[in-house]
Amino acid sequence: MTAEETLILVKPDGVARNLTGEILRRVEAKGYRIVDLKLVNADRTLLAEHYAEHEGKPFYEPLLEFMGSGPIVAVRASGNRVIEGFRALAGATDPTTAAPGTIRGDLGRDWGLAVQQNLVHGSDSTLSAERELGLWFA
Ligand code: DAT
Ligand code: MG
Repeated sequence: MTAEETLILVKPDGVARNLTGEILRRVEAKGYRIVDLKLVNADRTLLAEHYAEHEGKPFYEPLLEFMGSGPIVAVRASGNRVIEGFRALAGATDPTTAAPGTIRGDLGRDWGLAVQQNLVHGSDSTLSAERELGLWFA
């Protein structure tokens, strides 16, 4: 087993709704280890770098605004295939269609709020994980 690391963010909606504990409970219950954790009020520079791949898309500005609207819990998590594993725990991007049993499927709001309020972020590849951990845990 080769331990891998990923960046998990509990987004401002997750922190505001007091879901940090519930979300991290699921991460730990799966067997992943929290190796670093902090509460961050992310500035625009950090958010723009984090979401650089989405620059120019229609949801980019609302996404950055939302991500800057309140504190975020940033987590460095490690474990066997944690990158893929946390994405599976998180569920599909849109909470409406995210499968029950996933964080977004079980806890994501479904009363007309924007897709970006989907509680969590998880790196999507080894390359993204390295890049994003470098940004959030510089
Ligand atoms: P994910 O967070 O599942 O990796 P992504 O990288 O495609 O999804 O998009 C980043 C975030 O942007 C996502 O968590 C929510 C928001 N987003 C994505 N697609 C969207 C859309 N069509 N409308 C509004 N927000 C969107
Ligand atoms: Mg993504």
